[in-house]
Amino acid sequence: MKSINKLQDYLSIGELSEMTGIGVHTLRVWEKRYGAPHSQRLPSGHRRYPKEEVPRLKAIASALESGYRASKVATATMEELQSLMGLAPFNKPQSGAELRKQDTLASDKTVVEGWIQLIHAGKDDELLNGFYEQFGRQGAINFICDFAVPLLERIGNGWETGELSVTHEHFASECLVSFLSEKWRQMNVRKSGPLALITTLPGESYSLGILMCAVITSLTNSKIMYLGVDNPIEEIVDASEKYNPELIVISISHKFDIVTSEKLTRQLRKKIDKDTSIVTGGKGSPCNIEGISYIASFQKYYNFLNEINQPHKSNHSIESVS
Ligand code: B12
Repeated sequence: MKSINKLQDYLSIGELSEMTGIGVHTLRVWEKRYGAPHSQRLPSGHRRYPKEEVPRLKAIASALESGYRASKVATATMEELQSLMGLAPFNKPQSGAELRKQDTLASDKTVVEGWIQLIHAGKDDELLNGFYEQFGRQGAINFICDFAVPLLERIGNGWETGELSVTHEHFASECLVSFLSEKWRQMNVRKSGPLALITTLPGESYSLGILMCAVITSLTNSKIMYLGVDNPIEEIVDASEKYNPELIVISISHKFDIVTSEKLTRQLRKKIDKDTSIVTGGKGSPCNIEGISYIASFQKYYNFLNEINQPHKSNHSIESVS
């Protein structure tokens, strides 16, 4: 055991519990079970914890609130916790950024090609493990933008050239659907922020866009109400009247021609309370409908959510964010 030199740099178990919101009993159990947070003992036998444990334990407390298990997070580093919660890692190095960007792009491509091989081989367990690994390493936004979307594009190209069959496409989509569903549901528990109703227009069969929106939404304080695909306009209006969401989020795939998607979104805007924002995205989305925010990327969608989640910005402007 290291000796405790400066007692003022250490906290008692009661002080640590008060500062992090994690109970005294829980801290003791974790130490016994997982070896963390590790305490040092005074000659009297009382535990003392370094003050640096406070931010890490606070991050653990919010990961637990988001539905993660103690067994998964109790020993995690600060960086791992941030990445788990979909935030950028703390100590992102700045120098040589361009060089690294190129390296990263090349290695992202290698990861996606590895997944394509797993799809060929029908190995769903390994494919899902790959998703978990990259999600954990990169965080939610990077996972979606740099891995999930490129994977779908690569599958689309493979299908076009005849390399991949419809079976491959279905197999891979189903793996991604269950992975993304698990992620957003896990992070949606005990949320009390503004309600975001997530759905698609009638006639839409593509669900991956709204699942990605749900994962990004679950990184914020917003509570998600997920209605899935292919909802009649009247049903979306009913749900909106009943649950009074702050925001309706709609993903519109390439399947929609612009005339149809414009017609439907205008109809929806007309029937929804003007205090409820409507956000759309996706290849088939119109970008010039009055009163509807078209958002071109998931990063911008995330920024938009954070803005509307600030209490003083309840009456935010509705405009295209491209
Ligand atoms: C996955 C997939 C499927 C899955 C769908 C599963 C599911 N649960 O959704 C399945 C296997 C069911 C399927 C079936 C078919 N598919 Co398909 N499919 C795809 C694939 C690989 C990905 C589509 C997708 O989900 N993209 C994800 C969304 C999110 O992408 P996006 O609209 O481009 O949006 C982007 C952004 O705008 C943003 N975004 C999206 N929404 C939102 C919302 C907000 C708020 C924000 C901020 C951002 C945002 O995210 C995306 C990333 O940048 C594409 C290939 C491709 N390149 O797209 C083919 C593709 C779309 N499919 C195609 C075809 C032909 C079919 C089938 C007809 C094949 C068949 N013979 O069965 C059927 C038809 C199904 C149907 N009923 O319509 C063709 C369509 C060709 C065309 N132009 O018409 C494509 C392009 C493949 C190809 N290269 O030919 N497919």
